[in-house]
Formats: sequence, structure tokens, C-alpha cells
Amino acid sequence: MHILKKRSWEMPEREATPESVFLNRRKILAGLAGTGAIAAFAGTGFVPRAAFAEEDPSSGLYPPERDASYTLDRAVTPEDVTSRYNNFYEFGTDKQVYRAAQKLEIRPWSVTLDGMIDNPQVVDIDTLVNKMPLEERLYRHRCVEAWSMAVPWSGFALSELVKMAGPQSGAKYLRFETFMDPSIASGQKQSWYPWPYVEGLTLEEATNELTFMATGIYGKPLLKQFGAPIRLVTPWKYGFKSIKSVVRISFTDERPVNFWQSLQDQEYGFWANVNPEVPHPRWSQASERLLGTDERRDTLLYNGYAEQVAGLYKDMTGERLFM
Ligand SMILES: Nc1nc2c(c(=O)[nH]1)N[C@H]1C(S)=C(S)[C@@H](COP(=O)(O)O)O[C@H]1N2
Ligand SMILES: [Mo]
Repeated sequence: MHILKKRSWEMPEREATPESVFLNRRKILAGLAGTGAIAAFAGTGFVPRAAFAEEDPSSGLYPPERDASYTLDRAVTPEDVTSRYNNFYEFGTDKQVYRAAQKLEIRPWSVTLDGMIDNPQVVDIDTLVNKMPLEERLYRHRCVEAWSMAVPWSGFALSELVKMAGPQSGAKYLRFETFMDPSIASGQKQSWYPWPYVEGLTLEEATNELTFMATGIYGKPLLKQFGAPIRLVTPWKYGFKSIKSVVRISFTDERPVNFWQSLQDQEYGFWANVNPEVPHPRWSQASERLLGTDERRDTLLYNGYAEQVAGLYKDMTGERLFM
């Protein structure tokens, strides 16, 4: 292929994230709220650019300042693409779950911190986001199904939450759990899935600088289909590790068995680090489709984050690090 491509360093920042647009849209929506003007759009065919943005008690916190040390080698994927193409099995097995996901009630919401920690607690989401140092980061995201996106997450380093929890000396793993409510998430009525969705990280992975708890995206609170109000982001791992709508984080000395691993251990494991040279048993992982474009790109080892994370796995033997 001989396609002339813009390199990341040729890409103007404003192209990467048009923050001014988000800011203005927020102001416009805030201005309309309470005037009945939003309701007046009903039936006129007006569709907000983002699927189902809505007022959120934390919206004043966004967008936080961007940490410029995380840069991309590609354009940010447009919000109207990523907000209509999601994996969220609680709401269905296809990618068009954004409508169904609006049933999720994200207030009140709390996250339970428990297990081998000095400070077990149940923390309200608004207390948490007001307490944590919010920032924005541009990250790539590589799904195990060989599509990818690049998005501006807002949130905080998971290491901050680990600090708050105060892990005890025996704690080796974090086990994350998604909400469980089949009355709103019809996918959870399908009893052959091991609900609730569970994921896990080692304590070392959890405190790596890259590991992020996202509470926002595109300069606003997370839309429900992205896993509101809080989801994990581990950009060097396949997307299924990035567990959505987290309600519990338990510190343990036992390696958690994640949702996909308990369904299909031969295809999905604990580590799930991105590696173009290790194919999925049923397809190649060598390249990826960039959502919202007709471009395919070669996939990068650790999804391009080897510098930050390769050291975590340096001395590991006998582990299936790349599935
Ligand atoms: N609870 C929960 N978390 C989840 C999933 C899911 O089905 N349920 N899907 C995962 C997969 S496979 C991917 S690729 C990402 C998709 O995130 P996005 O829809 O925000 O792009 O979420 C991950 N987190
Ligand atoms: Mo995925």
C-alpha cells in the first residue's frame, strides 16, 4: 500500500480533540436547560451529535486539563462513531446497544472497595470524582475483534484509588465487578453468561502510570454506552479488560477469573496484552480496522505502549501473556 498518511507530529492538536467545540456545546446545552428548548426539539428530527447526551451532576468538572504526555499516532475517532458502536454485553450482543444502554441508572451510584485493604469503604461516585485529580488523556483502544479507536478519556490514575484503599501486604490482585440488574440490562437474563462481568489486574498493573479509571470522554461525563459512570481503561491490553460501569473493586491474593476467560479459556486469558504476532485462535491480530475510517493499520506490540508496560512482564515465564 502506498497511501500518503499524515504523521502524528504533523497533526494539529485541534484536530486531535476539538475541545472548543465541546465547550461551546456544553454552554449551549446549559443555556437551553430549563427553557424547554430541548424538549422543543422533540419530533423535529434534531439529533444531538452525541447519542443521548444528558445532564449529569458532575458535568462541571469536564473537560479537565489534558496531560500532554499521552499523544496519538492517528486522529481521534469521532464521537458519533464511537458512541454508536459499543461492546456492552449486558445490553445485547451486537454493537448497536446505545439505545438499550440508556436504561442504566447512573445516580445514585457507589463503588465498594473491599478485601485486603486498610480502608474498606463504599464511596459515592460524585464524592469520588470530586476528590480525585481528574485529567484528560488521549489513548488508543484495541478490541480483541481487531477494530480500534482513539479517544480522549477523562478520569484519574487508578494508582490514586489504590492509594486511597491502602492495600495490605498480601494483596496481589484487583478484582473488578460490573453492576448486576437483569431488570434493566436484559443481556443479564441470559443465564449461560457468567454475570456479573468481572475483570482483574495485578496490583503492579493497577499502579502502572497508564492504568486509568475513566469517568468522562470527549470532554464530558461518560455516556452510558461507554460504561458510565466509571470504567477501567488499560490501553495496552485488549478492550475486554476495560470493564464498564464498575460497582466493586476487591483486593485479593487470588487471581480473578474474568468474564471472557470463564466463558472460553482457550481463547481469552487473564493477561490479554496486545501482540500482533500472537493470533487469536480464530483470526489474525496482525492488523486492525480504525473505526470511522476505511483504514487498516498494523497493530503494535502492547498497542504501542511497550515503553510504559513491557517491564511488567519481563521476567514472566509460563504465562499466556498475549491472550
Ligand atoms: N461490563 C462490560 N464491560 C465491557 C464489555 C462488556 O460487554 N461489559 N465489553 C468490553 C469490550 S470487548 C470492549 S472492546 C470495550 C468497548 O468499549 P466501548 O464500547 O466504550 O468502545 O468494553 C469492554 N468492557
Ligand atoms: Mo472488545
